[in-house]
Amino acid sequence: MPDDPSAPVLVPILGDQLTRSLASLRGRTKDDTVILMMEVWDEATYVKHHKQKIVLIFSAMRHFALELRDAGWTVDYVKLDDENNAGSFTGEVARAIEDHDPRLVSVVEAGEWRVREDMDQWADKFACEVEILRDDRFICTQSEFDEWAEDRDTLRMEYFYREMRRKTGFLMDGDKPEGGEWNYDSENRKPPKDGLSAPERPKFEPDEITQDVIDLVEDRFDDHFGSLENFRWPVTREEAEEAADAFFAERIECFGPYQDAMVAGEDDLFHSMLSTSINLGLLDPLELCQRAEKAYKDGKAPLNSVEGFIRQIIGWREYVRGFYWHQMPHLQKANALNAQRGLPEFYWTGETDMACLADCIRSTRENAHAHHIQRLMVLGNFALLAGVNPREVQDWYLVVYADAYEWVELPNVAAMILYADGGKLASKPYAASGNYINKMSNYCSGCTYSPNKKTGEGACPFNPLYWLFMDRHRERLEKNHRIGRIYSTWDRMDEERRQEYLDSAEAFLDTLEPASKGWAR
Ligand code: FAD
Ligand code: DLZ
Ligand code: SF4
Repeated sequence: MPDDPSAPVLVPILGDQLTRSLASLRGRTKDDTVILMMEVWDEATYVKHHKQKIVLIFSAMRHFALELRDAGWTVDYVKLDDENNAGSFTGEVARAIEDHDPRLVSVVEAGEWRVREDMDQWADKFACEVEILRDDRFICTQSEFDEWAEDRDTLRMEYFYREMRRKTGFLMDGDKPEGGEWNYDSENRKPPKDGLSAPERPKFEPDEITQDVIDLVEDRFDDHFGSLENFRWPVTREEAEEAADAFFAERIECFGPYQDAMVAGEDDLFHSMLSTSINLGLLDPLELCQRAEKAYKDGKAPLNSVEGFIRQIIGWREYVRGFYWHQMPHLQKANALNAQRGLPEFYWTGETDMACLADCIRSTRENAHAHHIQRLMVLGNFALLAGVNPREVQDWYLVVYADAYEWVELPNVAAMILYADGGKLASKPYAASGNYINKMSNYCSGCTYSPNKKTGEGACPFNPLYWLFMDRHRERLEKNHRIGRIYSTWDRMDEERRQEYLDSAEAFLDTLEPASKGWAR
């Protein structure tokens, strides 16, 4: 009965909107609101997500629904296995409109293009008013981002970030950045010293709700990637707060210096491990930045660590979201470097002699997580140098990480690691030889390849692949002031040496097995 003022308001809450202060809940009264939460087959299978990602989202949704009910809200919760589950958000909202006869559907905009396209049809589809509210858990509005991006050929995060620093006031000394610099990254590139290890983060044993979901996922998503054995992610706001407390008490101090370090078997190092909770809505990104700033002001963490952490959140996180909506839908198809190779099978199996890749893939399979520099400079660098097709790389990253949603995954993959946008986001491709990985990790000492050997048997594959990549894209990259100078090194090599590099790279690429079908979709 759409015009009946006593009819309820239907508030659909999606799996990554688990926030009590969500815009669609603010100002609502408990007795005239029906909250709708839906586990739907479409979302669980549009790619074959890592098993831990599905457990995380369903368990967090079920806990959130309980929390809302305990607080007196009416929640219509649809489980995946419920009889008559309509299978899609649109189908479930249609069913709920039939059941509850609301006067209004009030929903917060979806984070992903795919879902927002469907949501935009709801007003036409349903005989009921539909309002789609801005997701104000992000600090930068899309119009603000678009305005900033207008008339710029390149969209560098660094300048956007300064705007966000001014807007939020974090680490500002009047209109100047705290300490005189906007960015302290030059202090944040310490290689790992021998035996570097971080205090263990809190791990949360599955409770009954999580165990039920684990059983469901083992039963229904058995052919998806990843192991469930290590499922220890926070699934409630309290658990997420505990994880944040531990980060601010024990790890933020070293977060900056060792941000780019990699140590075999040390899967978290000093990273916050909070992205899953932030993206679900369990933690407020601004509150985390406030806590980081306080740690600095209280003398508990150095400026380079705190600035680095705040930049990841109000800089990179906000920036990639703005970039995503600014560049969609063509970002999904971008392939400026015309990369056509299939994703190698080892991305799924971890079976490779390259110790760095094997360790990052192991962590990915066991934890549904790898830290930033592993995603960028090992897994991403290899995909870039080997010329893997962006669509296959995008699918892989979207599948394998528990924190992956397209709005954050796609800019990082297509634009940051693959340069598929032709350089709008990154000023140069993040291409590196084995030297970089050797300097920033202890992987090479346990590898069958040698980073010091440049070509031929036993040479680290990153070495010849680097030169093959540079040679193949010379026309485009030679003009780039940040990377173009490398061609003088290439040109100084004699013809025979250059050919050895190219032959060595091609011989290695010939050994790669393309992924067998069916892992991602
Ligand atoms: P920390 O190192 O502790 O950083 C703190 C927070 O900053 C993170 O929790 C995250 O919210 C934010 N952040 C840091 N870097 C980025 C970034 N580049 N983009 C956006 N936010 C950032 N992050 C995701 O949340 N989901 C993804 O699907 C995702 N895909 C990625 C794919 C690639 C190829 C790369 C290079 C990075 C990707 N990232 C993604 C960013 C980053 O790797 C993860 O946010 C980070 O590893 C999460 O671990 P953490 O919470 O310990 O992060
Ligand atoms: C990722 C995901 C998965 C696997 N399943 C669901 C689900 O069944 N129900 C739900 O509400 N959300 C799920 N999500 C998260 C959604 O994909 C995410 O909220 C939107 O796509 C963001 O646009
Ligand atoms: Fe990776 Fe090369 Fe080092 Fe082996 S030698 S761990 S392949 S960088």
